[in-house]
Amino acid sequence: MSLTLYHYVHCPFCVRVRMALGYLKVEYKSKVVPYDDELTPEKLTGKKMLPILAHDTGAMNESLDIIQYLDKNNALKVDEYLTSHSFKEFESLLSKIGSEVHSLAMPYWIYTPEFTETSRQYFLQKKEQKRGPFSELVKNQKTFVDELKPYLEKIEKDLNPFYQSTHFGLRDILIASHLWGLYVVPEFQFSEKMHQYLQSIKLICNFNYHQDFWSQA
Ligand SMILES: N[C@@H](CCC(=O)N[C@@H](CS)C(=O)NCC(=O)O)C(=O)O
Repeated sequence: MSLTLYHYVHCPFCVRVRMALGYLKVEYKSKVVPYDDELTPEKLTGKKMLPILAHDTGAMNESLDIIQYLDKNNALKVDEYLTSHSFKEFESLLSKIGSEVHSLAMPYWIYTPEFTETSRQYFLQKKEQKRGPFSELVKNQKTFVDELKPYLEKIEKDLNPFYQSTHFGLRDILIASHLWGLYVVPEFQFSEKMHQYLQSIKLICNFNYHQDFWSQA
């Protein structure tokens, strides 16, 4: 079966699929989509939202659906996660973390190699409408870091060495992919324990943040 993943390097939902692909050792063709390219995703699934997985019989959105589709042996137990009693609580933890991470990382993501001058301006315009000027986001970094801190501490307490478990699982991918983008923020530092945890997930998932971008050069 031939698989192509359309993704943005910086997007946490795309990162979670790339981590899952790496963990499951599934071969795929990587296509980093320029952020201002509306046509490619719209042609594939009818909307501008990544990640998109194109397979032999079609193309699909939604990171968790994609992971479930790829995980033929149910190693990551997506169904178990979706129906677990802690699902809502965990998703709300992710969304809280995600919001702070976006505010901290967006002003730096636009200077990573996946952006061109035009896609940077497109991203800036779109995101500033929602979050306000990026210069203000940078000025308010401390607020976002302070907001994030209790959530990171909570996760850290639950590492055993994986999230609430002695075994690696889907939740580790979901946490690591949401936090990974913070590595581009020069003023932010993970605690040693959190850094070691993220690095261990990276190894387990054969993950390399910009590899998919540079391998296309
Ligand atoms: N629920 C979706 C969320 C994906 C998502 O929010 N993707 C963002 C990028 S991080 C996107 O493509 N947004 C459209 C845009 O920013 O133009 C999933 O899990 O795949």
